[in-house]
Amino acid sequence: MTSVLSKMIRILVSVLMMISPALPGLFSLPAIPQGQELRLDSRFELVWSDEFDGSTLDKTKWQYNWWETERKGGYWHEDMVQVKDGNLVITTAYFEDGLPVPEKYKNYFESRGETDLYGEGWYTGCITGQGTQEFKYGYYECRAILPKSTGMWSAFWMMNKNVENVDGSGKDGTEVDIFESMYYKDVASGFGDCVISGIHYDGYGEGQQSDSIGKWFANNPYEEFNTYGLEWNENEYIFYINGIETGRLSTGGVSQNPEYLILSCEVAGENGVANADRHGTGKMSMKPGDTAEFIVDYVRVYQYK
Ligand SMILES: [Ca+2]
Ligand SMILES: [Ca+2]
Repeated sequence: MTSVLSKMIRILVSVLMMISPALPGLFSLPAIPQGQELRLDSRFELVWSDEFDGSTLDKTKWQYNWWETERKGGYWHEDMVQVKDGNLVITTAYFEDGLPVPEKYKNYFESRGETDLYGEGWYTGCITGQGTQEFKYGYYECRAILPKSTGMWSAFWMMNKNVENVDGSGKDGTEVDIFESMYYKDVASGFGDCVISGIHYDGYGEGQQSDSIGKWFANNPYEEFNTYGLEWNENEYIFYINGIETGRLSTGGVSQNPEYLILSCEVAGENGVANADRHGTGKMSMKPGDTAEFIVDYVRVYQYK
């Protein structure tokens, strides 16, 4: 989509929203961020960051998510994660012969009788702060360019192990999806250039509870850097794109426990097999030989002053 056309569509959606605020919900239209502006310098101080300088992942800050090999319709593998040119880059690509078990985990997997873990399919990656960083409240931001494909998505999210704990509340721990880029081409509305934000708590089975602030436009997010942020206090989650509020959630109670950050890409589907529209993303638009990159300039964590 050209930027002129993209701008025209955004103006049109703005006008439609003024006529009827219910329109985005009814037709699943993405909306333009129009809320309060984040006052970062006056309200917050930087306490942690990864600017992704250097040429390797900083293992004091992150680890590869190696214990989960098949991940939805693809595989997570550390070879798909690189730090280069000041950015974290998670690449998604197809491997007919799969990829080998990373050398340092071979003994572990062989001891479990698991040697054939990575078959033919789509490969992508995930880094997690589980075990290396945990934070409570404050403001969390990443600056990123999103991977250009339907059938998959990138995400910046937050987790606590208690998300699995079914007690009718999200206060013990909630998955907070600061953004998920599931709509390179939005199947429902026909609009791309948007992301979704939301929360999940009380497990991932029948008891799972979810809420979302819906879909929001960013500025040419598959070509240009945008920032995606979350303000978290004891009463609510406030989501931002480029420092402008998109929405707020407090459904089920806000997590009162420290959480860790995750950057990931996932392919729609199950058991390592890509499955068209399994998650409302549309069919995988890449073919074997194509690649998509999730490029992250930084992750920064702030606490309230
Ligand atoms: Ca719970
Ligand atoms: Ca950087």
